Amino acid sequence: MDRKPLNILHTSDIHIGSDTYPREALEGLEKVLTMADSLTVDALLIAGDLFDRATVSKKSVQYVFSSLSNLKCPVVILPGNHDTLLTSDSFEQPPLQNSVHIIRDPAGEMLTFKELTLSVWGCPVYQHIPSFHPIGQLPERPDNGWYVAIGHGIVLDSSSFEDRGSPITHEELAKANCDYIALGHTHVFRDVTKGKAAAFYSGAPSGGQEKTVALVTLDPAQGVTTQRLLVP
Ligand SMILES: [Mn+2]
Repeated sequence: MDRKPLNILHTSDIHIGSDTYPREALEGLEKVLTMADSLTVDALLIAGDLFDRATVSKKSVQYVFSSLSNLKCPVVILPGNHDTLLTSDSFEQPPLQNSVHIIRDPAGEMLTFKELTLSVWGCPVYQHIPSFHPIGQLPERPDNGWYVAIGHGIVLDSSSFEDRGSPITHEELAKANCDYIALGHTHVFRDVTKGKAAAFYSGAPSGGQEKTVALVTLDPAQGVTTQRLLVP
């Protein structure tokens, strides 16, 4: 399978249901969806903390999933440490369109989008603890196509963070045999590439900091380029 040129929109940390910025969080989601449409991206990746807490109203949850279902491209949602709604045993998955995927298997899941020549792997945050390494169990690269990892955690820049939950080490980033690593958890766009795979935090589309998303271009000739886009 030849790799097709793809544009992927990478976002994270929307925090729907936040006490501090409930309206802004919804607006952030809406702006991301508008950007995904106007950029005609091939896929939308949400690298954790789509929801802020488990007690988000049913109405908000329904609104979020119906909005995501209306997108023309596939959506991959990776639960982050705030997404206790999505990782709860009692979570009743709303009837999702085929194109919306929530990664819920605690062991991680590989999703394959044949038409896009794309595989996406991620492991959800069930326990936000130092022994859970979000990309520590990244499987080998599939035989063909693009390979993107999605993770929610903190890149350890120093051993002083060693007691932090969901760590991502420089070594794990360096040895990752994939094309792109879409990260969430810190709300600021940041290049954390350590090896062959480009690794970025997208920043958040809502909240107090400058609002950003990442536009990732996968091109068989040019390779992988990542752009920081301001959310209007
Ligand atoms: Mn988080």
